Amino acid sequence: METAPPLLHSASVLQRSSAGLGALVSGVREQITAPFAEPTLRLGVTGLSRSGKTVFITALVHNILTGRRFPLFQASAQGRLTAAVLRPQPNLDLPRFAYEANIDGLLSPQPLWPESTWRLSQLRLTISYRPTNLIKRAMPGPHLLNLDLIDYPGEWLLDLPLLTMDFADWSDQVLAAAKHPTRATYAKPWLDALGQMDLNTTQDERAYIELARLYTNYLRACRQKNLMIAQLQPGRFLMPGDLEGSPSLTFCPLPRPRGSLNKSGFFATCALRYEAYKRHVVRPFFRDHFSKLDRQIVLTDLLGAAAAGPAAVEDLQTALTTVLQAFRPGANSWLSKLFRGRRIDKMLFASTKADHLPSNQHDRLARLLSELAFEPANNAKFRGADVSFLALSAIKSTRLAKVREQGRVYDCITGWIEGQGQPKAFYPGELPDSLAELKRGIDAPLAQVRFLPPPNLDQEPQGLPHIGLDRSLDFLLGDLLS
Ligand SMILES: Nc1nc2c(ncn2[C@@H]2O[C@H](COP(=O)(O)OP(=O)(O)OP(=O)(O)O)[C@@H](O)[C@H]2O)c(=O)[nH]1
Ligand SMILES: [Mg+2]
Repeated sequence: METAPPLLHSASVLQRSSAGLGALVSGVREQITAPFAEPTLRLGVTGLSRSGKTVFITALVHNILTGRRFPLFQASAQGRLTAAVLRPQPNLDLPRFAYEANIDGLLSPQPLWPESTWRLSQLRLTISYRPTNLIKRAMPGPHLLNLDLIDYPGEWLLDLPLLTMDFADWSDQVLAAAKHPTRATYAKPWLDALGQMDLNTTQDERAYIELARLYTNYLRACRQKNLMIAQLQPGRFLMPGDLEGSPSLTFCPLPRPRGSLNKSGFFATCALRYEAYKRHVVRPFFRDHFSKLDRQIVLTDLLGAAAAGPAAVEDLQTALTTVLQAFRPGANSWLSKLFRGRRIDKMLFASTKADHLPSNQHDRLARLLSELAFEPANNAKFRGADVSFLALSAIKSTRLAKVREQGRVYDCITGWIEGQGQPKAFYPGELPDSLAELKRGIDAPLAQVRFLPPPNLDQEPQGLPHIGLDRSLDFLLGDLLS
């Protein structure tokens, strides 16, 4: 056992664990005799909606499957990645990550970004490699690493604080946030409807449906692209999936009623539904998926938030801090029981869509993210995790262009801007040097445009073009392939 990397699960042990202790013991024995037999790394890929999770996984898998060389991913640069295949995923009850559909869309004559996803999905990529480690090399090959990629919405992590709050406390918090100037206009129809109701009396189901609808509309409006508000709970209201229409998603936050509580009144019933949401949605996610991750990449569209303005940057910071509380199980006793000594040992924070900026600003982008996520990253480091920050573009859709105007040369980027017939040069402006400045607001256009994926991606000799994908892989997998 000692020789096996601590965070890797032997696939055989995992598969047997549900079959009872006898089977588990035999699995452990198998691991002792073959310590390097098919270790598995479960890599969580998360980030708020539209942060670039699906594009990241698709590009990563495609570049590895097609054997592209990554200069900054040592195992690849040294030619030690011998082959890779997609294998059946370990959890047959989970949706499979739609790799084939995504890559077909990206490589099609009119390239398309993948569709937005709203649920967790999984994909197993098995990598065969030549180790450098002498002990590993002495073992008979092939040397394999199962990389289980788990794509899940960061919004689900935002639900973690619900576990420590009752309905009344949570409602107070949401109602206070709804008064913020950036949100108040959108909250108005919902708050007006609340103002007209007696919350302590029994209500028809139609009242629950209507109030939940108005509240969901408010959340949806907050998520609009130009607002980039990230703090939206409950996360599943925006991505209901199979739970759409169920009572556990048909409630909304409410002010505390005056006087004694009517047990069959609207407030009390919403409180029951809130508890059901926690029981049927929040807890199972943390128990069945989140607590089983070994490593994590957190994708952040900091440029999008910067373009939306100071409130969006503040909100993103709050959301990141909330999201990352989940990686500090000590702060939540229920979660720490689930982890039982396991921990995420590597965490990578990536600021996506870095191709919206010329390369001389990428370091600054990564630095701003490290300032933004300073507190949660520090906590993760304190708990022993290796933490890193970088600027990432999983599919680089732009090129650098120097544009001379009125005697000055500007670092521009050019690419196929959505809705325009041909590639255009675009001056993205300059990122400020510090987060404090970013929070004061910038007038650079930054990420207000959306680039299409470039055409003929499959003809690129170096594989799908990217920024920082190799460094991400080196950080997340490098030690396991040594
Ligand atoms: N220019 C550029 N745009 C990107 C890149 N990655 C993602 N995007 C843009 O960001 C959008 C969202 O990317 P996805 O990978 O679908 O993001 P996601 O986090 O999976 O989004 P949801 O599934 O909606 O949560 C894409 O449709 C692209 O417009 C990139 O590397 N470069
Ligand atoms: Mg997605």
